Amino acid sequence: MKGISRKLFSILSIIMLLLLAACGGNNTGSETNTNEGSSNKDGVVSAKFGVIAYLTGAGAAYGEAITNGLKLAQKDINALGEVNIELVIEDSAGKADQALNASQKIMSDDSITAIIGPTLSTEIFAVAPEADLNGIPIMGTSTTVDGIPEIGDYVFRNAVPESLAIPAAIEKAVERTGAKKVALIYGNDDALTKGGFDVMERTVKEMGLEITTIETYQDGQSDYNAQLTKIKNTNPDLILASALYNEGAVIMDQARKMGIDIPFVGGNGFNSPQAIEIAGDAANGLIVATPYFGESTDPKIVKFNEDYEAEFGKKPDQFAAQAYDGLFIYADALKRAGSADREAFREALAETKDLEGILGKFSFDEVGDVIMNVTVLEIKDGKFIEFE
Ligand code: 1QQ
Repeated sequence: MKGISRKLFSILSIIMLLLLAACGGNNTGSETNTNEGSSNKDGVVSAKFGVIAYLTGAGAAYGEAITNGLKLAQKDINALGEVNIELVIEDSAGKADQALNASQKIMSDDSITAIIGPTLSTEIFAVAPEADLNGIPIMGTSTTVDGIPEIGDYVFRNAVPESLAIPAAIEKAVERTGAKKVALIYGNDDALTKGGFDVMERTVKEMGLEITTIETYQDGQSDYNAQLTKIKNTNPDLILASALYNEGAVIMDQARKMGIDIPFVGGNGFNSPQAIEIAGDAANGLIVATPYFGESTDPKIVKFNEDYEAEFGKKPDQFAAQAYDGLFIYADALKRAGSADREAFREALAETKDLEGILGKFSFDEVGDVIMNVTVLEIKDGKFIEFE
């Protein structure tokens, strides 16, 4: 049961502190990292959250969208006046070791209540066990691989799980195209691309589709000729590509140049306007499932898009939207906790229920994962549109 051992630990710590205080010791307060004194005079609870984001390097557009989404949410939350949030942003450059360093810096700062991020599953698999051990809540807003919230009681996410998005995209693509044979390609040295591949393989097997070939590539690879030649020769109806946008867009571009014009199905990593930016027309025919559809007429999405564009001069994406909702989830927990104390905050966070965000209602299940509705999109004429 999530939280029991931590609760026991906290109770024991409090008893210890009370005993120390009763013995005349002055060993209370600051060292215990409770931040209890952080409410300001108006009774508004203030908290600092540490953010770890992929801000430099080949996939920097993910981190840019995430931090922009967080900054917009921070502005909106603080304007409401119920809680006050400060963000301390660190760059991970998409690297697990750099993310871990950033998290250690954040964790050792007692004035920080919780962490948001890091951006990649590969990074959170390195950071979350440490955060859990140190008793600091952590929530990924973009980390989609299976098994993340299961790392521990302090680990959450509001990102759409790959195991929910990928089957939705494959099922719709197969239903629409009548595909019977599929080729798979994935990066075998990244948690997301590997995890996404596992979901793809499982899904096509369950659907009884024929796999013509499985190809792999490595992080940062620029030439996919060998893999694509093999795929072309096996004559599939669909290509399932588990890739981050920086590699996925290059794969699509090279595929189209080789005359491969069948649709691609991707996971979360591929669902970025950057795929269109990099691959241009070659990105047409990419199918993905997402909780955020930019052309939605939902007034909450329309307002979010307008505010984001006014603030940052560009359109948001799924990662910005999930980060925006993520900070509102933190703000709601902070309000209910009534304190910036890490333990009180964690307990309130775990109890998040039916919180209305721009992407729908959020509740965490017993392990700290979310269930979300997804829309299947395709890129057509250089734009993400609903895949009907
Ligand atoms: C993960 C992802 C990436 C696409 C986030 C940017 O979903 O690593 O889990």
